[in-house]
Parts: sequence; structure tokens; C-alpha cells
Amino acid sequence: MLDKKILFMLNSQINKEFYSSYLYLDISNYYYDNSLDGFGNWFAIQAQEEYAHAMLFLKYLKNNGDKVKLDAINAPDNKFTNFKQPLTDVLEHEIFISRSINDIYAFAYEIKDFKTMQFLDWFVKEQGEEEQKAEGLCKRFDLFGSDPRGLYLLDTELSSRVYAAPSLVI
Ligand code: OFO
Repeated sequence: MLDKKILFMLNSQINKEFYSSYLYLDISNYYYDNSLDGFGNWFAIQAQEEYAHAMLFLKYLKNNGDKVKLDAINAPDNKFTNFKQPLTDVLEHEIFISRSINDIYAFAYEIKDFKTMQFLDWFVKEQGEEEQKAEGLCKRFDLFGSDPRGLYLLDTELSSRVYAAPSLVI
């Protein structure tokens, strides 16, 4: 079984991952509502990925013989006023999630919980990639988003994203 504080931190991370999934689904709906189906698709897939992350944390607790406590998931309260805003919010959110995972990692290191550190290694890398993806979307929106043809092409590109299950197997 896991150390009590690590257990609490990992359990909280389950909620954060489910919230991320909710947040991205909300963003997906926003873009679909505004006929940007490619962006809608991209974020619907991102929502699926976040759900899968939550399930990995859940499984890790179970594999260690610990109980999972599911908390209420906050409703996303985003009132977007332009197409760029969700992208900026996503970048901020991913930075917040990276910090949260780093904090768990730092505590695991402090108490020599090498098993948890090894489990988290995949997430540390994944967060780096997600921050990069979010930053890339912001930059490309700045370049092409204000031109209708540019926006159309970007939307078409994002429509080709398909779901791939996380490479981490536990
Ligand atoms: Fe769960 O990957 Fe980002 O937030």
C-alpha cells in the first residue's frame, strides 16, 4: 500500500484528470457550436486522452491495494469570447497540471517511493508534450487564425486527429 500523503495526492490527480477531460469536452462543444468541427474533433480526442489518464491513476491505486475516492468534478465555467481564448486557457491548464504532477513526483522522491516515481515518469514526459502541443496551437492560431482561409485550413488539419490509447500499460 502507498504512503498516505502520496495516496491523497494521486487520488486528487484522478479528479484533476477527469476535470481536464470535462474542460476539453466543453471546449470541443464550443468549437462545434461555432462550426469549427476540426477544432471540435481535436478537443473531443483530447478529452478522451484525459479520461484515459484518470483511469491510469485509478488503476495504479488499485494495483497497490489502495481505495479510490471519487470526488465531484467541477463544471467548466468558460464563457469564451473569441476562438483563441480556449487555446490560451488550455496552455495555462496544462502548465497547472504539469506542476501538480511535479509536486507528486517531488514528494515521492522525498520519501523514496521509487515505484511511484517510475509510474509518474510517463506523465512527466506526456505533460511536456501536451504543453508543447498547446503552445503550438496558440502560435499557429496567431499566424493563421485571423484569416478566414487560414482558419479553414487549420480547422481541416485538426479534423484528421484520431484517438490513440496511451502508450503506458500498467
Ligand atoms: Fe492528463 O494530460 Fe495533460 O492534462
